Amino acid sequence: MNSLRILDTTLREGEQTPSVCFPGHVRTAIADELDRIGIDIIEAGHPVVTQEIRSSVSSIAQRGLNATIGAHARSLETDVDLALECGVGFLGVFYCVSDWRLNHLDRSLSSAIDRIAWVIDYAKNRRPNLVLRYTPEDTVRSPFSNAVSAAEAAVQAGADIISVADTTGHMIPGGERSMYDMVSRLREALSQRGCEPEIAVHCHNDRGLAVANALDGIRAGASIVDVTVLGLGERAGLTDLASLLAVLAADFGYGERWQLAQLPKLYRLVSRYAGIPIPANQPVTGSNAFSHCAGVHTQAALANPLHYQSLDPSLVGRSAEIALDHMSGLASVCHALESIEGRSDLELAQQVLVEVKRIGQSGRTVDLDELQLIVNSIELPEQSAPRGLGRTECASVSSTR
Ligand code: HCA
Ligand code: CU
Repeated sequence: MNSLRILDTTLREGEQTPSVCFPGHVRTAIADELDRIGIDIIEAGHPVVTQEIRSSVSSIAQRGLNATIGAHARSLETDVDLALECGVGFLGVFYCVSDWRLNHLDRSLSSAIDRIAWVIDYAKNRRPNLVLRYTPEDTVRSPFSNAVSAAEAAVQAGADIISVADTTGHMIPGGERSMYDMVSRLREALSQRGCEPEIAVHCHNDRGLAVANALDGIRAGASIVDVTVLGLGERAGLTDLASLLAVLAADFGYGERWQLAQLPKLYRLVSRYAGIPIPANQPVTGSNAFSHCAGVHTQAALANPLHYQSLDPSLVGRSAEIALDHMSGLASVCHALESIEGRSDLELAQQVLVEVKRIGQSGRTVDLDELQLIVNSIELPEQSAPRGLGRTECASVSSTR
């Protein structure tokens, strides 16, 4: 369990999100934040793509971060040369092994395997302490025997890690098409051939199952998981970093392993420069991820957060919030009044609730600043006395919903 490592590829796969291109200083800042969280491997880019990415990968690799810094390369000598010139300690090479892709490239499986083995041998000879990952692209939809043969040749040529790529988000937990079965079968087949590489999983989110598939891979013994911030990446993207870390910390015994309280800062940074807002209902990092809204929920959650929370927001640097809108009940309003006035008054709360519901029906929430304006606008009979004096406190109101 403790050997599990997270590989963040926001700076490589994440930049394959249409229109996402982080400037150099932002790429550096993202790498620094990932390092602060304790991410184990940062895939910093594919150096062939642009001169800017090349120099950014170099400067991130020279930063002295705790994380291992990696680059991505096609199975080509020129790609490997460029990546190694950046000074990375990790290199990921990939090559397809499915019959249809090989036919398209007019290549036989054996010549593909020769190329894969050659390029790995070349890279390892140039940099013997390089950590090398080989990915049979679209591993899970390729004939299993092709993936095993290519992986075996890669390991014999010096690959340390074989990545199981669900390149198109095809896998489904719990059945024949599960990452659990795929990773188990691959480990077993390689082990029978005397190969014991580390196994990584790279799960795309086309079916919305990337986090579930990554967990399935971990359960089957994968020790490296690829993720991106906000799940960025080709099409529907990849396993979301924050969602995965929250589950690993809360449910898989990795409570202290990564600094999850730093996640909101990282997500704000990436969202801003990716030009992609964090969806309000995004697990863990969305603005609503820990908000209680409906009266029944709010009242119960105020009594005991566990009634409507299975994840502790403080685990990920957040706190629970009460949203005020047409769904609110007296408990929500009383709680909000307490926080702005230091005490709550039942009659005032009832009047405020009418306003909150009216505003909520126009399709927005009332924040604490607006709540104060509502309070200021309500004239109570004893307004001359300090508000609430001689009035009924809102203690233990029951929900209106
Ligand atoms: C790609 C495809 C890839 C490669 C993964 C890897 C995939 O964008 O080049 O090299 O480990 O999903 O198969 O991201
Ligand atoms: Cu990918």
